[in-house]
Amino acid sequence: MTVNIHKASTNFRYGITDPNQLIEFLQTEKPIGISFIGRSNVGKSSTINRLFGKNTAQTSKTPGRTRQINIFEFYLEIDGKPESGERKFWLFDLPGYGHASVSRKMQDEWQTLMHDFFVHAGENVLMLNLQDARHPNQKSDLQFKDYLKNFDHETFLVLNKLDKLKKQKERAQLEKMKPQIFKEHKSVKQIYFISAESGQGTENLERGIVEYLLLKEQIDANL
Ligand SMILES: Nc1nc2c(ncn2[C@@H]2O[C@H](COP(=O)(O)OP(=O)(O)OP(=O)(O)O)[C@@H](O)[C@H]2O)c(=O)[nH]1
Ligand SMILES: [Mg+2]
Repeated sequence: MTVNIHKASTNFRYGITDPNQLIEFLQTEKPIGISFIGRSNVGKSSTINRLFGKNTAQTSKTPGRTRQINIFEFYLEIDGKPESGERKFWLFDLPGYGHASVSRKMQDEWQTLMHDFFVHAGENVLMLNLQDARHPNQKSDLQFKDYLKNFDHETFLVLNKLDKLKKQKERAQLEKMKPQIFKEHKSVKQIYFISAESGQGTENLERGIVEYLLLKEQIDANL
């Protein structure tokens, strides 16, 4: 039996900028799902399109394009057969952090909205922290990881743009960083290397996501 994300089921539901609307959604829906967080331009929307169908999220060459929390619903499929109408899951495309050229006012608004997201998301939303495989752990990435320590959200670290690492040596260096990352960041449960552009590694990532969702769904159903 193979369980996958049913790409054709992904459906845009809300684009939220208002913190009160966000809190109401999270408290009412108690979502089981996943969210994408990372620096602007790291490839969040591209990765979402890979995993959830090619026109799900907007992608852009202009960093800082996604300014609101975009919320989608989706379903799973078992051996290629859609489960529509049964177990609903939620996908959150969060606005990127660490983009210097946005105004102070926009940065403050970002902080308020994101803080409310992390406070109210609950225990069933997996955080996918995307970073650029060519230069991970930028200042804003580290600041963000420290900030996440205030919460207890399960996190997958996803290093994207693997296609831009031409040399095997560069990839091996990344592999070597893994134990250190797990040690320093207890909430990081898995580390993936992917290319949203070529699709490399995205099947593994999808498997990890589906396992997370099925586990949470099962726990939820037994409560
Ligand atoms: N070479 C390469 N380019 C990529 C990859 N993933 C994304 N890109 C490119 O990087 C740019 C930014 O991608 P987006 O998916 O829009 O990035 P984002 O993180 O959603 O950006 P914001 O919404 O602004 O925060 C686009 O030009 C993509 O085509 C990848 O795996 N490899
Ligand atoms: Mg985006």
